[in-house]
Amino acid sequence: MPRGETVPIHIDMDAYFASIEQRDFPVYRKKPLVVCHTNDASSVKGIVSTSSYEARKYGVRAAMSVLEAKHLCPRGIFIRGNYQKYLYNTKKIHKICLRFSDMVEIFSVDEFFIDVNRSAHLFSGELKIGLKLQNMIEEELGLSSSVGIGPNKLVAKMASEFKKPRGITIIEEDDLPDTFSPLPVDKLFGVGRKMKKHLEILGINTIGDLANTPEEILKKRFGVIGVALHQAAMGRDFSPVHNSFDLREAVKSFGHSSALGKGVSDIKELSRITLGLTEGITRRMREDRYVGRTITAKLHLARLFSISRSKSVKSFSHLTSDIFPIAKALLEKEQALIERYPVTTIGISVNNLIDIKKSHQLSIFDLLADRPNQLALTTDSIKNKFGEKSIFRASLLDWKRRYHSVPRLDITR
Ligand code: DCP
Ligand code: MG
Repeated sequence: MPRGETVPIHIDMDAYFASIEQRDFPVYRKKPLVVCHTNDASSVKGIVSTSSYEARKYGVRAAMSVLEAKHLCPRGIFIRGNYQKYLYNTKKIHKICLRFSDMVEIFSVDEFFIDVNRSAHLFSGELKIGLKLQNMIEEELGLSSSVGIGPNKLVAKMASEFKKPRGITIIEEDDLPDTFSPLPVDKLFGVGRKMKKHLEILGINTIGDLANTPEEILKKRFGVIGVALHQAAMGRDFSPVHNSFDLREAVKSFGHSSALGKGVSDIKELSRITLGLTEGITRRMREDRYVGRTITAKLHLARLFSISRSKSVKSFSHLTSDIFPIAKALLEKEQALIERYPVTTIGISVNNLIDIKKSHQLSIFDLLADRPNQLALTTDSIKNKFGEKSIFRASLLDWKRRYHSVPRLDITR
């Protein structure tokens, strides 16, 4: 394969959610299993998330109603999806991909692009990488996948669909016209059901038809999308693999704020509100795996002026028990001012962030010693499962009651 700026490999897991359940519950193996987005899999409510290949034989497809799926496949096993578990597996697959290149884009819950431009020579080429990747995922996670390799992301993505499950497909630049042309136009990435209908009206039924339509006609009819589709039909795509870690680097601070109506002067009450805001912030930091060491309190005071106070500390943290006392102290320093001018909006934020993995390597000792951290992670998982209101500090009960519709999120991020 000639080397351009990008040498992308695309990987797409086979019947992802269903395969995870079949791996975890042997009774589901070789059976028509339907994973549903519903509260009650025994009812006919909800929609199908995905189905095992055995269920697909009956015509069961993602996004169809559970009612229809039960009609098509009455003997199917219908279960409710366990999304936390699927995301956990996605993270594991991401880590395996990172062994082959530092440029890995998480494209969806079960798809990744890996740019092996700089690493292919280390593994004797991209085909070897594709095979190794598939094997590692199968051996370590017990899940099968399909791989596509092409001169760009678009072609690699389409290639991975050619052979499923457990396929590996390479499309070389020279083979492109012959491979793409005869395919129905909706096989082209970006052409959905509606666009297919519009194209058919113009007599465009295959990808080849689309490639042979003068760009001007498509531009007139569909604008920039028409031009993009024309390029895609010719197998052209110049988009880079976006390193999913770059997105994390872009995060500068985590902040929550709360509007306080006419204003609050009572320092105790403000302190409780600060605790609530800090809980929200630290929870997001833990979720996104950041720690920070500069805490800022922004106060809008009645009669229209605002103040901002910051303090940096030595050690990085994402725990309320570390961050809240600092925020509280910042507040208390301004007590005299606050008593004269009630606070109408309060915002707390944490910046000076680093990636938690870079801060230090967690050892087993850290895990055993780090009780507050463990507690925070446990409450996070309860909230993830049962909702934000399921668990909060007793001292916040009253705050939750009085300031029901706040906090407002995302002032700084
Ligand atoms: N998904 C969903 N709802 C949809 C489409 C997908 O919940 N409408 C979920 C379930 C899938 C996962 O996303 O398991 C990945 O989507 P895919 O389109 O890759 O489908 P599968 O991995 O299930 O099957 P395939 O083997 O065709 O890739
Ligand atoms: Mg898939």
